[in-house]
Amino acid sequence: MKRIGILGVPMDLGQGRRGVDMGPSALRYARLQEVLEGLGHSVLDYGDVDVPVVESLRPSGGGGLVYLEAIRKACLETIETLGQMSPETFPVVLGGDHSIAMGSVTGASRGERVGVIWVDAHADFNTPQTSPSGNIHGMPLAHLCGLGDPRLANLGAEGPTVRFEDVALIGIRSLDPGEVAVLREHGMSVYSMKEIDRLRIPEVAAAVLERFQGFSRVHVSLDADVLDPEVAPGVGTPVPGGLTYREAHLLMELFADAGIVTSLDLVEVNPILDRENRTARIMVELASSLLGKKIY
Ligand code: NNH
Ligand code: MN
Ligand code: MN
Ligand code: MN
Repeated sequence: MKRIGILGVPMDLGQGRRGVDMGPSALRYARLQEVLEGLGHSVLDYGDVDVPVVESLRPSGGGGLVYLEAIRKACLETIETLGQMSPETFPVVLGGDHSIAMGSVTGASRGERVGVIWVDAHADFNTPQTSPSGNIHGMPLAHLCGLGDPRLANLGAEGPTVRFEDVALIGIRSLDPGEVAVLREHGMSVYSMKEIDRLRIPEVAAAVLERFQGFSRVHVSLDADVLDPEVAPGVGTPVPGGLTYREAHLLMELFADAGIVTSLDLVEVNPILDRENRTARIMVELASSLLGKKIY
């Protein structure tokens, strides 16, 4: 059984829709801690990272610059707090929008080589140059690999936290044109929804797990919008044609059976757009599948 550390990052500055900052509350309300304890783990909640309320940030500096600094600070605090957990602790980081992953992946990897499994409708591989929206939640994976704005790239580390070849993206079905070019340029391994339809989940999971065998750190970054919007309506950027309830659980269960995952993000849950906290509940269930023991 594991020691699990929960850390909330109530971040909504990486995108334009209010409410995603309430994600950590919604996930806690869906009994995340109790569910994980029910699996036999010992769970400690480290509370929330400080994130300024958007109205308190003076819109000076122009563009996204003011938010960039606030996001940067929250990510650095995330790294610091994750560093306070013991190295064998399994961190579960609660978003907030996906910009928090620039902190969570670095903090959870503890300076070791890390395999990153990015489970998302989007690749989040934009740079400020390629992004059509300017939203930083569409950029974290690129910055973790060392691309983009130097103030966000390599946060809290000497160089890039993540190597291009150590990333697997799963569930992708919405890419921006400039983003596709950058993904191709770096030979990223993308299991799009088309590939999932063709190969099914077991083959995709096996390919990804084989790549990360022997890694001391494997991080799963789970964006709620990878699920079909019918299953998980509480997200800011829904894209039709996503994972079914069963596909998502199977993926998490196959990861659990392999026993190689060492940290997890649960991001982009927006309770204002949700229906009776359904999306938070499903995310808690998926965390439970990922952290459960194999019974059959
Ligand atoms: N690709 C778009 C952008 O960069 C959408 C990103 N939205 C997400 N990413 N929710 O996971 O703005
Ligand atoms: Mn995302
Ligand atoms: Mn997404
Ligand atoms: Mn969003």
